[in-house]
Amino acid sequence: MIRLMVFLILLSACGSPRNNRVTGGLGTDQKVQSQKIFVQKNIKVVSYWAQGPYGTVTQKSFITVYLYNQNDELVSLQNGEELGFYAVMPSMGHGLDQPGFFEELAPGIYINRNITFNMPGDWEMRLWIMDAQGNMVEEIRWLEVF
Ligand SMILES: [Cu+2]
Repeated sequence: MIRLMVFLILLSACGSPRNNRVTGGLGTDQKVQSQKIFVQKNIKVVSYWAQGPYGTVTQKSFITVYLYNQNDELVSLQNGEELGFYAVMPSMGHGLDQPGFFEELAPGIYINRNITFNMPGDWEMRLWIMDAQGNMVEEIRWLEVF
């Protein structure tokens, strides 16, 4: 009887995609930001997809990122820091196919031309500042559906 109840409870928990999303482990809605700001560094972020995003491994998606200081001037990352990208599908519990890497086109303007997603759907994007040793310093998260 107890087993049956546990089974039913698990079944009802699985029935809610919202629940799955929050408990998925790969991401939590609380960390998703509406404004893209690296808070500790006080760097504002504007990003757009220069190509895509495409929900297939056969097409590369390009993301362009602009970094601004508090005076709305473009700023480069300092001391060997770099941008990093990752994305997860919280509802299904997996990551993307290729996170690619960023190149700095001009001071404060970065592009990543090597991102591939393995399917369409709801994706939680993650943009990182990495230090020169490759450790994540700060993270921004936002949701996109495509
Ligand atoms: Cu998926």
